[in-house]
Amino acid sequence: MNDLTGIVGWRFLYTYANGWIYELYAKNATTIDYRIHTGHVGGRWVRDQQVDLVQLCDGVFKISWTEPTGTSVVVNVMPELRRIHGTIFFPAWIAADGSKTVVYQNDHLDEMRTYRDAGPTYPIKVVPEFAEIHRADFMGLDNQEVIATGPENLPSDYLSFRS
Ligand code: FER
Repeated sequence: MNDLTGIVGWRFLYTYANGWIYELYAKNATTIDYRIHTGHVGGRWVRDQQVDLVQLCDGVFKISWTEPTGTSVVVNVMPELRRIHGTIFFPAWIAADGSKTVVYQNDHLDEMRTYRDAGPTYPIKVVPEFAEIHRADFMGLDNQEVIATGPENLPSDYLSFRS
């Protein structure tokens, strides 16, 4: 158990059933980088988010974490089935208007914690959705080039690549 070779070093591009498009790179066993291409907080991107990553059984992985914004996320990744189930728990202030979080978060960490502490936190908005993986590539461990710019700077056909 806890053989993470099927996920660590992989980059996934996936579309949730509600249309939101996300990209996640499992940088190592405790760290993810990600970009949010479209959706409620489309444009947001983050490097070096610390997470809990485990293997639930063969081919099924679970990633759990809390953001400095107060958003919590649990993502179940089934790479071979090219399927994900993610649950996002948005604090009330982000559910009402996510635009303050649409930044390269690493340059705004203290600002995000200040917004988080100001709230309002409740009621939490729970967003549970399946997603289809349309791009999966092994990029190696601790590769700083995978998530290195905001979603607005990518080629216009970036979201239509398949691999
Ligand atoms: C995901 C769902 C939500 C994900 C990240 C989030 C990288 C983060 C949300 C946020 O902080 O706004 O599948 O994968």
